[in-house]
Amino acid sequence: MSTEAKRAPAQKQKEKGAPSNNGADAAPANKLAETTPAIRLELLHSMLLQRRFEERCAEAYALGKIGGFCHLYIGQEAISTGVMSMIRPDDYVITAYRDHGQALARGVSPRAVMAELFGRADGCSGGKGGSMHIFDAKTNFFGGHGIVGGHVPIAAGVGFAIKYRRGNQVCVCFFGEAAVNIGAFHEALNMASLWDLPVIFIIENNRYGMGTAISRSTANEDVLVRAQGYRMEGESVDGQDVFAVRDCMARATERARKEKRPTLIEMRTYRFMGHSMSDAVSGTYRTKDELEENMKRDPILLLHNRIFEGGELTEGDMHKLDDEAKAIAQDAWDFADASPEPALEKLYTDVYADTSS
Ligand SMILES: Cc1ncc(C[n+]2csc(CCOP(=O)(O)OP(=O)(O)O)c2C)c(N)n1
Repeated sequence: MSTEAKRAPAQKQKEKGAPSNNGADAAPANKLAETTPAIRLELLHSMLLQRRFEERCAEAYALGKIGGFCHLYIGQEAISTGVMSMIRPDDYVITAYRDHGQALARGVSPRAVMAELFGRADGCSGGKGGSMHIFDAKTNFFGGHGIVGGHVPIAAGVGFAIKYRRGNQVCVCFFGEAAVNIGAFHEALNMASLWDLPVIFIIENNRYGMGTAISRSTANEDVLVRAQGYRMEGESVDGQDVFAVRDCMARATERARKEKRPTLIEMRTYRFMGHSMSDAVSGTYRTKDELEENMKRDPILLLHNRIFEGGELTEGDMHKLDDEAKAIAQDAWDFADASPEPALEKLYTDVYADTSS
């Protein structure tokens, strides 16, 4: 197997909910021309839902309904949507703290995500995890982790469990580019390659770790070379293009399921909001011009334009989709607002797993 890293050119829920993957067991069509209009609309819906949902998160945070840390995913939605649309319901997903959009794209209930953000009992982590710890066993969504790079070895562990049980699932692990300098990342990639684990490691390279540009933190900015260091296949793709994301995921999932080999993917993206809700939109570490330039490549706009040009989407359809996304976000807000706070005695539950049986 070549170790050359490649650089590509630049469950629907009854409750108002997030889109499922395409239901695909067999590799789903990935390129624009191969997708059906229904799939294209579903991709657009998924991205719009994340955007409208998180806009409400920002509002709820300002109103004090959400406390603690809160990192928005706005601008990066083509990655979550593209990746989730190419994996199966029995696959596993694990991520860092910028996790709301990924959870929604995976099919976690928007109500349960918003209730978690509001710290309420009906939240997917019982209201005790908050924004950085979205977790949902039903959809194999294993968090939501706050320590940069800390979850990457857990992904290798999930990969090992799949192999041990002779399954053919994959484990997808998302993290930011700052995590590639963390020791745990290197240990996990080494073991995943050495032991042939079906893990897809995805670097969401938005170019900044909090307020630090990659050029100021990373000796070799070409993060993909780390794949070669561990004899792993690697690819770099345009993370603003949902079809590019799907295309490379098609190869990575095939490699994981058939060859039982891991992949490292760099998805180049940009976050439109600050690092977290405590950081101004633009900050002092990047210029307004840079932000505006990148916002021209809004992933939702790109997808909208591509299918609009194809003549299969009218402005009316777009408004309808958008209204639906807004209604789901409102429904989630109302649900979360009505949910009670966790009972005091729950403070000591879910702290340790019972492994005795
Ligand atoms: C081990 C560790 N060090 C530092 C922090 C503080 N911290 C939180 S987010 C962050 C930046 C991480 O950036 P990146 O991994 O690129 O992800 P992004 O926020 O861009 O999605 C840092 C340094 C942390 N949470 N964990």
